[in-house]
Amino acid sequence: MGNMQQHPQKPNGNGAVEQYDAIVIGAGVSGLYQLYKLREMGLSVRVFEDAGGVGGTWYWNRYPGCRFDSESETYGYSWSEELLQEWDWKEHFSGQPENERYLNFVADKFDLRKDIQLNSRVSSAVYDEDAHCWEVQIEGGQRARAQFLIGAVGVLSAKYMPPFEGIDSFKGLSFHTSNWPKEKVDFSGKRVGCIGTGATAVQLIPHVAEEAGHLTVFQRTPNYCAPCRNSEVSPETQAAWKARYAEIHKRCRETSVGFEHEFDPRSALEVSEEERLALYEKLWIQPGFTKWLGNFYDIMTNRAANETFSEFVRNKIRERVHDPEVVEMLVPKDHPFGAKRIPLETHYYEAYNRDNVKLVDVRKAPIERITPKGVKTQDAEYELDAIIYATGFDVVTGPLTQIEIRGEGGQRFKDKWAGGPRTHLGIQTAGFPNFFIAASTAFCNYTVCAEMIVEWIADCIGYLREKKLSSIAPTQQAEDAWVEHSNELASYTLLTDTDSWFMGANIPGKARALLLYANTVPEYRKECQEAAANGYQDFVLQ
Ligand code: NA7
Repeated sequence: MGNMQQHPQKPNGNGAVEQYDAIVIGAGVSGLYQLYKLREMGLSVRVFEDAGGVGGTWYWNRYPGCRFDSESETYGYSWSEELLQEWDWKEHFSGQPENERYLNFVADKFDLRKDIQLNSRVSSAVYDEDAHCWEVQIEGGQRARAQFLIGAVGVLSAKYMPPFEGIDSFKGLSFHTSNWPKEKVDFSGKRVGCIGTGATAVQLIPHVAEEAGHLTVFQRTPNYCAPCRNSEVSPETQAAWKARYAEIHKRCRETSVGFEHEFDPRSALEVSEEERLALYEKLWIQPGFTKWLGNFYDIMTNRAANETFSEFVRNKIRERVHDPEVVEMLVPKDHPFGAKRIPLETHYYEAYNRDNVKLVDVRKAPIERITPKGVKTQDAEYELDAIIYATGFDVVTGPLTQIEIRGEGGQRFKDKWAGGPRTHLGIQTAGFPNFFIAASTAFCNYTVCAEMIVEWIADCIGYLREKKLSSIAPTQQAEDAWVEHSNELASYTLLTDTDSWFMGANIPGKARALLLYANTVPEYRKECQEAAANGYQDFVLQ
């Protein structure tokens, strides 16, 4: 520690190992802030980023219609008043191009680029127990060492492609939504297929439906989609945000899930039906996740309470789609509202009223294979010019387990996490000293918890440097207790009853475990703060 050079070298191809105080993997929302924080503390930092630009999620997911499902003013960083005052959000739920511009603006404003190496995928990271430091290898052979390794690789960044037979035989164009080309794709006049109807597809489908000659949507499970109600930000609103950002961020840190919305403390079952419906109607016309996160608290914990709102949403869907057969295909009946991620939509259901859109039930007749001509299901073949795979991600565990990370005794991270994530506080894992996970896995507005975690990591590294300690990792007991505590919290919710990516159930063969931490934001913050305030008692310090 401290003996690393202050100014990182350019990538070298001559086999020499570069030295830094900290290496950050990933230049997305968490990675950029982690770089800023650590550099501010005087560390030499190198960020290795796989992509050709900064932005993480907002770099890769450039499919038509991609946007925040969080209110823009709450998703943006809260840590620089100057940034808050300089940046104008154009829409209440900002779109991908704008979000990418925002993160580039941040990279420029804080002069972050000089420490970021793009087009550099980390293939392995190995802990050197004698030197208490990590050595990472970049694809292509470049090597770098640092005392601290921070995985800021995101939670929804390892794309999932179902292993359909014949994928490569398709003669038309193929896209995965999370690896969308930079150039505009022209679907006009084309026969397009979209596999999947999760949050991504729900954003994309109305756009492709408008442009394509014909769109076939292959749906396995319908979702409860709620209206986003996006709109442009007026100059008055912009000014009002700027005047009260401190208040907005304070509120987000105090609510259960990091939004301005908060659950209603009443049970859905303790009010009259009239009162209940009045609240549902009121929530429905509001933008964003209000319908989910501003609802009666027990829609997330009690089946009967939940059913009152689930049925309300089903009826809203029924009102919007003309063809009765299509309606029943779109109405979810197999899971409670909110037990899967609620997609926010704009004109989604209306897309199915168009003559050029066909909905195909691939639960009833599953996709058998991809053919040179298109998609072959059990009962038909659909001829297509383009296939869009909106098939999601290997969530939380995927981005880290695809890197060959080896800790103490050569232990493989991938093996350790084979049964699900194992951490203390979601941040560190036993046997992998000085390795930190800077990604929010809390059930929370992403940036709100990510900032808290990045700051916790920076403070922890500051503590080690101040005390002249060389390494930190949680004790096995602390980790076991955290995993048990996380599972217990999860068991109080309806999340664990349903097959969803929250549970790892979207990937065949993946261990079933709640991948998100189901505590409230204030409680989670308190747990993190206490873990530091007590002198890192639950950690092994060397
Ligand atoms: P999701 O929510 O995981 O959605 C993936 C979709 O792909 C979903 O509808 C799946 O159906 C479908 N899928 C996956 N495999 C298959 C196969 N083999 N056959 C047919 N259909 C399949 O990913 P998204 O990208 O939409 O959203 C991920 C998150 O990113 C989102 O929640 C936001 O937080 C941002 P299934 O439901 O499994 O039956």
